[in-house]
Amino acid sequence: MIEHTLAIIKPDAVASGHTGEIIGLVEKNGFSIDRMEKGAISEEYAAAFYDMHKEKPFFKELVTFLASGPVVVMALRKENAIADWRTLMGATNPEQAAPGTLRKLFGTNIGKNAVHGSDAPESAARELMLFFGGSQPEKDCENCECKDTCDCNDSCCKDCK
Ligand code: RTP
Ligand code: MG
Repeated sequence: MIEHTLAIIKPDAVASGHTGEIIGLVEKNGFSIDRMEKGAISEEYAAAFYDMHKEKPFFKELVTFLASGPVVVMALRKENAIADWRTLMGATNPEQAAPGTLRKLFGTNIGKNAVHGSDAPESAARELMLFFGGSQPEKDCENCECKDTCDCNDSCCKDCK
């Protein structure tokens, strides 16, 4: 099933000059970038974004870090996008992340771990709404004539199956 997920290149990875490499890996791994924006996140916005962690001991540090410098926020689309983006990110702690994952390649420690990804359909919907409103484009598959009938790699067929 085609899914949408929210990805963030966190302040550490932007500051260390890895934005381009990460975007390259996003595309190389088959994700379409529907929306993308670079900017700063306020502490208030970061606190709302990570609201589910507000009782955790690391909450203040997490919020301060996310608001500490520019980030790149992306709405990604792909078959199985939510789980596949989490796989490409790697484990939360870069030390435990698998070789080749973004957190292994670009993360420093559990706090400065380079990237964020939504962890479930509900959180993806909430986070996409928070950053991009309701406006991320949906594919108009009703008008895709070949979606049920062919195996070609045409973007219409690929995205609409
Ligand atoms: P994210 O939300 O940023 O994509 O990370 P995640 O799903 O892999 O991990 P999550 O449990 O949602 O934690 C959010 C962020 O909090 C920091 N953290 N610190 N000190 C700690 O024990 C600890 N645990 C989590 C991490 O920076 C993590 O990305
Ligand atoms: Mg999380």
